[in-house]
Amino acid sequence: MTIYSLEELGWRPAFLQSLDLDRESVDDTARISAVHRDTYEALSPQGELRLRPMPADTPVEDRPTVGDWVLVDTALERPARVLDRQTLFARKAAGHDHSIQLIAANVDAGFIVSSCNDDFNLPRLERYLSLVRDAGAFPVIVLTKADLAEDAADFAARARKIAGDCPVETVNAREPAELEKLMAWVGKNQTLALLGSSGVGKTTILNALSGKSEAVSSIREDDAKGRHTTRGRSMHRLTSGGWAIDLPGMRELALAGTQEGLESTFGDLLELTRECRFSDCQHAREPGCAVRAAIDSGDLDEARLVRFRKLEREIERNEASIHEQRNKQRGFAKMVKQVQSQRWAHRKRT
Ligand SMILES: Nc1nc2c(ncn2[C@@H]2O[C@H](COP(=O)(O)OP(=O)(O)OP(=O)(O)O)[C@@H](O)[C@H]2O)c(=O)[nH]1
Ligand SMILES: [Mg+2]
Repeated sequence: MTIYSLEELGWRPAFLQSLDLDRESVDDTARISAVHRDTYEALSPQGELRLRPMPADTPVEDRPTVGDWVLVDTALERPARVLDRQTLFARKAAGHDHSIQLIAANVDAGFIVSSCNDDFNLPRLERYLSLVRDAGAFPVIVLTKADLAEDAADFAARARKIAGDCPVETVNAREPAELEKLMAWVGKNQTLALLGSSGVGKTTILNALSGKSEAVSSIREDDAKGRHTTRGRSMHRLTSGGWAIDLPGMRELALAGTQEGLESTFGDLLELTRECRFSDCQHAREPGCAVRAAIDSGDLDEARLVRFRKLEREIERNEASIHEQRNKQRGFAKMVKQVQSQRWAHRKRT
């Protein structure tokens, strides 16, 4: 078992601010390295820990996700609470459940992985870019399977058109030497997360960067098609130092974030809207519309405007419903706590 120092585990002085140092000690903190149905794995300078889940009434956002730093309740062997996150990847849970689903926390760089084939999809890349930027992490678009495509450079060019200042790299993920260039985007003791659809090569990249051979397939399971598909969320040490969080492929990515991530993803478009003659321009047929002019001259793809509007509406809707759900949950958790403390007081009296 390798023991890592706090610094190697990605600890930042900012986490100290969420500890009450009169009563709480840095020695009782640990970083969540894997999330299972009924246990957490965590790493600390004392070694590896296995922790029990938090009480069932803990609101989703207050429960640890992979990459989180927690204060450990050593007596109960479970996280007492999550330390304030530097960054958080989250999405709206699938289906009609208006709750948020945490993906990973304290991530510095988000590798948005897609392949140079049918998986490549601009609207999806824009969603991921919004998610990573909204979290406050640094996005990198990684296009795999360049070795199988004749026109990998075209895929990269299309991605660059919507990427803004986000780097776009094309790779053959099965060629470890080609992946070294990706590490230029991750600093010492930083954490990266691998996001993208199933089968695009996230685990292949992780295995190469962490020096694992393909033989390390015990953590992967075969899906119905006989592929190794990642089921859980886990954090792995990179050979260059730092950490990579491997995530299962996401079929749906409903944005739960704020408008901020969206605004930086569509910064080019928003800049144009500021040049419109009317501040409330709808970019329909108003005179002096800079957006229409850019579409007419071929500088802006009209589909991008349509996608922006769709995501903007989606975020507005999701923000409102998640907010409502959160209030309900918090109200419920508060009620449970009140009942528990009343019971406790009653027991003490009798
Ligand atoms: N030729 C080639 N094959 C690749 C490349 N990247 C990944 N593969 C193959 O694609 C398959 C899927 O790769 P994985 O790394 O398991 O994909 P994943 O993104 O982790 O998939 P999930 O865990 O299901 O989300 C494997 O057979 C890889 O060997 C690449 O750049 N070129
Ligand atoms: Mg995988």
